[in-house]
Amino acid sequence: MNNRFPDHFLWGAAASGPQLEGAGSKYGKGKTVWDYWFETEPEKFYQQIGPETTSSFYSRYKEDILLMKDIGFNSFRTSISWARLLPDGTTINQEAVTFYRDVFSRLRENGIKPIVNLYHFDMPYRLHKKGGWENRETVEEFYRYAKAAFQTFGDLVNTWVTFNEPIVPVEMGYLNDKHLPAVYDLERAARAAYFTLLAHGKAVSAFRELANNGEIGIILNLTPSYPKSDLAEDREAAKWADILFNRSFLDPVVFGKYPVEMTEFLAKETIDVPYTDKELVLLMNNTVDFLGVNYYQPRRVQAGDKETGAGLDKYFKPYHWPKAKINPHRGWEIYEKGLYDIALNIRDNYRNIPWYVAENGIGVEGEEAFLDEHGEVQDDYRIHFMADHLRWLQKGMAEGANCFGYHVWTFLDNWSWLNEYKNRYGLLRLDLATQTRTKKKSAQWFKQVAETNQLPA
Ligand code: BGP
Repeated sequence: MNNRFPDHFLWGAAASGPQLEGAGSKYGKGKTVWDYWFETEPEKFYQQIGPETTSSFYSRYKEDILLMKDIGFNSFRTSISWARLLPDGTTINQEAVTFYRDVFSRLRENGIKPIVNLYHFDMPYRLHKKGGWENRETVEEFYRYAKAAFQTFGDLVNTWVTFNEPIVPVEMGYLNDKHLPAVYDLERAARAAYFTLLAHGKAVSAFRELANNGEIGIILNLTPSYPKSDLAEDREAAKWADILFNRSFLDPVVFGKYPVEMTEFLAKETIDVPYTDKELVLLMNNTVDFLGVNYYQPRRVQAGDKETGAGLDKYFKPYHWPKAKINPHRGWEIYEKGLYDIALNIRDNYRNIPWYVAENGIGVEGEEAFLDEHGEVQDDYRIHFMADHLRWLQKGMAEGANCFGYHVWTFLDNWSWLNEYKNRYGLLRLDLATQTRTKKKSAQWFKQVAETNQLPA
């Protein structure tokens, strides 16, 4: 079998401003919701490590970009921090401009295409206080921010992303307690999701109005939903999980409109989403050029308790597949074929739009146990994880999937929301005390794959 990837295939990694940069309260950066949460409830954060330092990319980016080049990257995705670029919402912070311009220029000089995301879960605190994505004003603020970013960096960046995983803050913040506001409220969730989608649409419209060079997309965690059995009620459950967690963003960004079943769901739940006809037209006219897809694990579901269930339990309930292979550190199922199923779903149901794997990776606790005598982490499990996913991706591509790249999560061990540095994902190990970077075995493997543009036989 030909195991080469197409010419110009993108190889690299994804990261985000809040998880990588550090300098959380320096160089003019405003406070984000994560800075605030850590200040008020540090005990919620693993080992009480907050978002202030993270992986110090802000001070070490020059060295980091050379390391990226050294391990074969031709592309890298990160996010701009909204609170850093526009601390008060209107005045551009020149220190942020200097920093990001230098990052993007150096990436380019080193043959690494910057893919730049505008929002990675990091709501400015000043907007969070006023309701965050539940407040229509945030949409206008985001539109202003997107315009400022396109105008300030448009000469250096051709590939833009509006949001990373927009469903996650909705799910984790309004149906769970892992992001603020940490409530369970379907109506508020629907409202926040709608304003996020509208903010995305408005950012795309700004990009088109400014006639920016290049292309704009969104990154979605398209988690395939698999039913417990072939019984109609289990299949129905999988359909609802797919509609609410995948298609609620996927359909509008690709086709400009919600799946019809969303209307059915909102009516059943008597939820009023405050959209206007004009806004729906805007969404219809501002679909994306490409998709980024984050894939870590599938969702397994079984029939919900139609009569007695509370909230989403009426529609579907989680199901633990007895054959599942689980990553014990993060508790996530590893199911490589999911990537192939995603590839075919986009090919068949989403006009075969160009897409790339925007995140895929494995988080492991206690990697120091795998250090060899030279101080290199022997992370063969990470190599297998990537290789197995890439094989399924290749099969999908051989069958016509329009995939143009693969980004691992992530380049360098980085800070993670409530889990901090517990599960390490990097191709490079970070020593937290000294901030030293060391290549893991997987970095060498990745370099070989990227440089030869194929999987080792
Ligand atoms: C994705 C996020 C990333 C990253 C990753 C790993 O959902 O886009 O920001 O954190 O998941 O997850 P975690 O860090 O929670 O283990």
